[in-house]
Amino acid sequence: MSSNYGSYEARIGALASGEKIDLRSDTVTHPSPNMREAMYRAEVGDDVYGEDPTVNQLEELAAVMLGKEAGLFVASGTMGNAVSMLTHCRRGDEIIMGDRSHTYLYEVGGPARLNGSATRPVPTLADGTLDRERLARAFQGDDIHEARTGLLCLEDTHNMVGGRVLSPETLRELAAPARARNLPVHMDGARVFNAAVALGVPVSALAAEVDSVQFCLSKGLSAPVGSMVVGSRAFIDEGRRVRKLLGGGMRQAGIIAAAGIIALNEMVDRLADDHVNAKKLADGLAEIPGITIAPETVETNILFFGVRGEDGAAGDVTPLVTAAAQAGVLLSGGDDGRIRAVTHYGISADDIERALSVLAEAMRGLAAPVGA
Ligand code: TLP
Repeated sequence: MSSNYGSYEARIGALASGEKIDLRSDTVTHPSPNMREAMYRAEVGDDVYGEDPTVNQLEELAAVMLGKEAGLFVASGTMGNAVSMLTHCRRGDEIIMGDRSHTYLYEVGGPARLNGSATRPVPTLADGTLDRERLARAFQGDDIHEARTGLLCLEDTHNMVGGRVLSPETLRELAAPARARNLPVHMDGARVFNAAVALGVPVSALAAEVDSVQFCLSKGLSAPVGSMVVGSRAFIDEGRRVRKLLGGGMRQAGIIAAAGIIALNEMVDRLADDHVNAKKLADGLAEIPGITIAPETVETNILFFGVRGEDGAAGDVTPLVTAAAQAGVLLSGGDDGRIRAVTHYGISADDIERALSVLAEAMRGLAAPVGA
C-alpha cells in the first residue's frame, strides 16, 4: 500500500492490518510519527486534580481555535455529545435533532437513557440541513401537556448525507428558532474541521453560531483517542463534573492529549488532501458501469454510493462490499442499501487509483453471467 503514513513506526499498525486500503471510516487512522514522539515525551499529571499540563494545554488550544472560553478533553465523540446534552438540559427536557444525525441514530439512545429526555427528530434534507418548517414547529413547552424543549443539536459536517457542509450562514438560519426562544444550540462537529477547510473559513466562524461544539481528534485529525467539547467557561465547568459522572475523569491523560495537540497544530490543513481524494474516488466511481453516485455532492471526505439493480432500482450492495474486501479494499456496507467510503490520512492518491481498479474489476465480475 502506498500510504500517507510514511515512516516505519507509523506503518506498524498498517502492516499489522495486512496492507488493506481501509475506506470504512476516518476513525481507522493511525497516529503520525510526530504524535507518537509527543506521546512518548508528554508531561503528565492527575487531570482530575486539573494537574495534567498537557491536557490543560490541549483544552486551552481547542478553546482558542474554536473561539470559545473553555475546552474539555473527553474520551470520544459520543461522550462529548452526552456531556453536552446533560449539561445543557434539565432532566426530561426534549432535545431536537435531525432524524439522520449521529446523536439520534448512533449514540445508544443516550438522550433517553442518560437525560431521561425524548428526542424530537426533524427530517434531515439531502444537504445536511433540517426541514425549516418542521424545525420551526418542533419547539415545545408553552402548553402544560408538553415536555419543554431544552436544546437543539446540529451536525457539521453531516455524516449520513455524505459529509455535507453547513456554512456559518446556514447554521445561523437553523439556530434562529432556538435563539428566538433563548434555547441553547449544540453542534456535533465530529468533523467540523473538514467543514472549515472545505469552506475556507476559520473553524471559529462555524463555532460562533452555536453555544457548544463537540469535535473529534480521532477522525480525520488522526489522533488515536479523544474528542473536545468547547463552550462558555460556566458550561465547561459544569461539563467537567458531568464527565466525571460518566466515568470520564482520565488521570494522566496527557499521554493521549499530546497527540491531540499535534492533531490541531499539524493535521488540519492536510484535510484538504482527503477532500481531493474523495472527489477523485467519486469521479472514478461515476465511470464504473453499474455504480450509482452523485459526485457533485461530495464536498469533504465522506461519500456514499450504490449499485444499480433490476429496472434501475437500487441493488444489493453486499456482493460488491464482499468482493472488494476480498481484494483488500474495505468499505462500509450500510443496511440502507448504500456503501460508504471515507478518505483519511492513511489513504494516498495511489490508493484511490488502486481502489477504483479493484471496484471496477469487482463490478465486472459481479456482472458476468455465472459460469462465464
Ligand atoms: N462516527 C463513526 C460511526 O459511529 C458511524 C463513523 O465511522 O463515522 N458524531 C458523528 C457525526 C460521528 O460520525 C461520530 C462517529 C460520532 C459523533 C461519535 O464519535 P465516537 O466514535 O468518537 O464516539
